[in-house]
This record gives sequence, structure tokens and C-alpha cells, in this order.
Amino acid sequence: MPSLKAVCVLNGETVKGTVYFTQNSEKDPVIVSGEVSGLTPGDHGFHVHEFGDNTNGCTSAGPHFNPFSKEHGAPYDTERHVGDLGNIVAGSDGVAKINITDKVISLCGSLCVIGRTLVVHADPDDLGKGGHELSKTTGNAGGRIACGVIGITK
Ligand SMILES: [Cu+2]
Ligand SMILES: [Zn+2]
Repeated sequence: MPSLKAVCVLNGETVKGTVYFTQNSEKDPVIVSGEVSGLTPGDHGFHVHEFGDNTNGCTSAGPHFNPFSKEHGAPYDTERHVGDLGNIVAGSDGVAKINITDKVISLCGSLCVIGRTLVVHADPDDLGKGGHELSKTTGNAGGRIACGVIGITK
């Protein structure tokens, strides 16, 4: 089987980016790579949300992709949403370089993220551990400052 590939063009008022997804085979981890610019320096929540719907902007993407009805967590936790990819980190230039390997999301099958929305948030994702009332659902990551639908590429 050739490797599976997807791409997401992130668009926000000031935040832009392109993120690539590659998976060598169904059972391999997904490598997420790319760059996002126009960010404030520091951590920004980074998730796959349930719907590939941007009709009312990033809001229409719905909650985090969570087919197992788990609580929000860190990418390395067993208690996590499938869509929980943690944070991306912007430098003083506002650019975040992304290089994530994730063993939960997939580019095929029931955990497929193709056709869903990738979202970048205004604030850090507390990875479920911040003690805020939103920690266990959203990581209290604040507004959705850029998003895009993940699509198949060659
Ligand atoms: Cu999110
Ligand atoms: Zn989550």
C-alpha cells in the first residue's frame, strides 16, 4: 500500500499555515508536519475537531473529535480525545514549526481525520490538567484563531 497523505490549509484573520499528514500504513503512526505563522509567541492548542464544516467559521467544526467519549487530555495520555494533538509552540517571530508523531489519529478507518477540521487556538491547551472547568473538555485553549479542513493529497 502506498503511504496515505493529507494536507490542511489553515486560515484565520492573521494566522496562516499549511500542515501535512503522512501515514506509511494503516497501523503506523501519523506524522504531522508543517508551519503556522502569525501567532503570539508561546503555546497554542492544536486539535482535530469533529466536523469538516466551516459554514459559520471555525465554530461549525464542533467539539474535539472524540469517538470514544473520553475526557480531554494530552497526546501521550490514554484518557484523551482522538483529536487531541496538544500544543504547537510559536517562537518570538510568531512562527510555529510542527513535527508531531501521533499513534492515535489515522488517515484511514474509523479514526480517520480526513474530512474533519484542524483548529489552532488563541491560548495554551492545559492538557486536561489546569483545574479549570473547561480543562476536561477543551483544555481551556480559548478562541479558534485559525482552522481548515483536512483533505486528501497525493
Ligand atoms: Cu481545538
Ligand atoms: Zn480534546
